[in-house]
Amino acid sequence: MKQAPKHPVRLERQGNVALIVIENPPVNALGVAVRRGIAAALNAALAQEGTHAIVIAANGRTFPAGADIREFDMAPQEPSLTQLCSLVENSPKPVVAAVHGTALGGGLELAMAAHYRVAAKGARMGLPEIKLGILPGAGGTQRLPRLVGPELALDMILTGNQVSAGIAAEMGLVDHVADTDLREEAVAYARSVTEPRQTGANREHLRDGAAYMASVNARRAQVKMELGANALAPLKIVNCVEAALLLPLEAGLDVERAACEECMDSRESAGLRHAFFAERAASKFPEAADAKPAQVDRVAIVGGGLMGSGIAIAALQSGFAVTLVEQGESGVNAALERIGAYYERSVAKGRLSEAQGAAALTHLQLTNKLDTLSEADLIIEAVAEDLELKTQLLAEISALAKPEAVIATNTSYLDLDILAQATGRPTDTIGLHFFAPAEVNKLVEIGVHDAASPQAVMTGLGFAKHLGKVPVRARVHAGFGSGYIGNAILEAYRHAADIMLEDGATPSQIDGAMRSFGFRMGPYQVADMSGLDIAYARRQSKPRDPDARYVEIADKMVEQGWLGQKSGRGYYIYAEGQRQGVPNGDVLKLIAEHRAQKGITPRKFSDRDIRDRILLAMVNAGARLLGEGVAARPSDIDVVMVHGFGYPRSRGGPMMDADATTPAIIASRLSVLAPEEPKLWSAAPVLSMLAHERQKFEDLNTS
Ligand code: 3H9
Repeated sequence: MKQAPKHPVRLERQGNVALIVIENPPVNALGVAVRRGIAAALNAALAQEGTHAIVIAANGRTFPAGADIREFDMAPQEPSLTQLCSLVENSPKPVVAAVHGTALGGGLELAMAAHYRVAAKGARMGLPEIKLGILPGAGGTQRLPRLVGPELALDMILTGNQVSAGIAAEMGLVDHVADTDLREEAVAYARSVTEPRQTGANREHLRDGAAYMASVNARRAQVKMELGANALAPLKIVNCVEAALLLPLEAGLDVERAACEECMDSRESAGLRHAFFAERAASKFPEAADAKPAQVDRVAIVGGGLMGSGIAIAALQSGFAVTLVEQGESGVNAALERIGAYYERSVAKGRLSEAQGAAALTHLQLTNKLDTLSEADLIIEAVAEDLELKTQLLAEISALAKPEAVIATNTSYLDLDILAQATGRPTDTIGLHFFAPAEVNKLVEIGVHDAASPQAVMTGLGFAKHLGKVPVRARVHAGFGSGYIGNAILEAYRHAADIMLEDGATPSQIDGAMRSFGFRMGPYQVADMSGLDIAYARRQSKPRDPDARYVEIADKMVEQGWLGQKSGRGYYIYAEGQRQGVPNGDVLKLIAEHRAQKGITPRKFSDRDIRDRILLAMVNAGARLLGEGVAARPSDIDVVMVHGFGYPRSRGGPMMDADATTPAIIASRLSVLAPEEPKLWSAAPVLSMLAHERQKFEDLNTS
């Protein structure tokens, strides 16, 4: 953990204006030292003779981006942020907040406790606490409705979305947008005001109580309808905003404080906070940190199918020049249609203006000529999962690429070592495993094989970060397949599910159990959506493990031509154009016959059995990945499962769930199951070690 600077707050003076400057990199989080520093500086400024007004500003990239989330699990230290905000609001001299960057959460709450707000033109403001499963706990739910009314306040607090300085000014959240120099304009503004103006005393939006209550009640009904009665933070937020009308500020702050504390103690908030830090830790590759990534201006993608086009769109959206190579005229046209359709949809939905859509496309070069690759700094191969095709193509790519270019393959499950060797320059070759739809899904696994140079790895990492993705390192080893984290865990998940299917459960029961756990879809719904033939081809391409139990049900379905949604029939039957299916009775018959052939007497699994077994399988697979060094940290596995496979974010991920149960209990449950299918259920050495040492997975997390 980084140490906060010793003196993160300075008091300066510009004539009759005192300037409180926060400097607590990287995001000026309002940890205890900063809070104490601001309080001390404020008191000192008020004690100084000739102080007309006070400006609170920040150095570095942003006005405080919130409370220091790392302090949430520690004992509270005074002044709390709420106390600090009250101190600011009760200042007898006017206080102006000079906001730049992203004033978020507690940062915006501090700004709202100030009497006036001046914002830089590019500043953005928001109360994203809901994304951490909590609510603004330092006056945000009380002061924002007083400044902008209940409707806009609830919009901001319930979504966590940010608003620009311009919109904030229109809403009444900002008093002045600085066009040139924020600090100068804030000081000038502070000189121009004559007295404090307390947000807590602002009754403008509280006057029409009936309209206010109507807004609150409508939003409460909406939250209950959309999220159910158990949506802890959203319902508490509505209650707090209601309290802003019904109670004086101090009493409203008490309601807010109690609600925030309850949310902070929730499992959901613990999961969301874990996810926040896990994502940031995942993009740190300490072993390669000293390497300098190559400059990437032009990216070439070979293969313009769904995946290649998605990667191209992601790169265009992040300002890269993109070359997309497809085969023949028809391949080029199909890719153009796909990418064009994306931009048309984005314009139609108002996500992009027509000009932005057209401008992005000017950076796209679509061609069927491989020799255009010579201009690219990074080349990503994204053709079908066929070892021969890929090895041949990678050799051709390598011959055309400039010497300093980095080559990446988007393979999902082929052996990365073999592919890297095929280029003849394995040091420059890495895996970049995007997840469909690549223009949306944030996960990218960075495949690192033994020969890959740190520079190539850091180039891939830098590129993925530039795309706004969440990169996770997967170190592959010969004999461990492609080595990717997600595939290995998914395989264990599917294996556990298939065994239960063969032994007595139905597809819809397993799917339902996993939905009730928090997944959007169960494994058989996903299989139907992805196409059963894809997984079938993958199984056929790999030698079968003679020691593992093999469940032939999916193979038998493919042989019947039941391929899932694409054929209208899979584990479910789909009406024309529908994505929601009804259970396929023929599959139940097929499963019954299959059990009879294998001499299996079906037994019952409760939903809890199903969830437990699937979680055990995922955790054990995760522990194996850690033991093999494929995954660097348990929290990396959580990131992959949340972003790549829909593991409920509010649970943090399977490894966090395992810690909640404790590795010792997980290991003992596995030992009960082990005789049934040793391959799946024998505890991985890392899990046994943690169980023995009474440790948790989080003890293995590194920064
Ligand atoms: C809150 O305010 C509660 C209150 O209502 C009162 C309660 C009583 N704390 O994301 P980045 C670290 S809740 C501690 O990579 P970017 C982050 O871990 C808070 N640390 O940069 C990383 O550390 P490291 C409400 C924080 O430029 C480093 O800063 N606020 C915090 O891509 C850089 O972060 C939020 O939820 C924090 N609050 O994005 C805002 N924020 O280098 C959360 C960041 O060791 N923050 N760090 O890995 C963000 O959304 C983004 O960090 C931000 C910058 C947009 C600010």
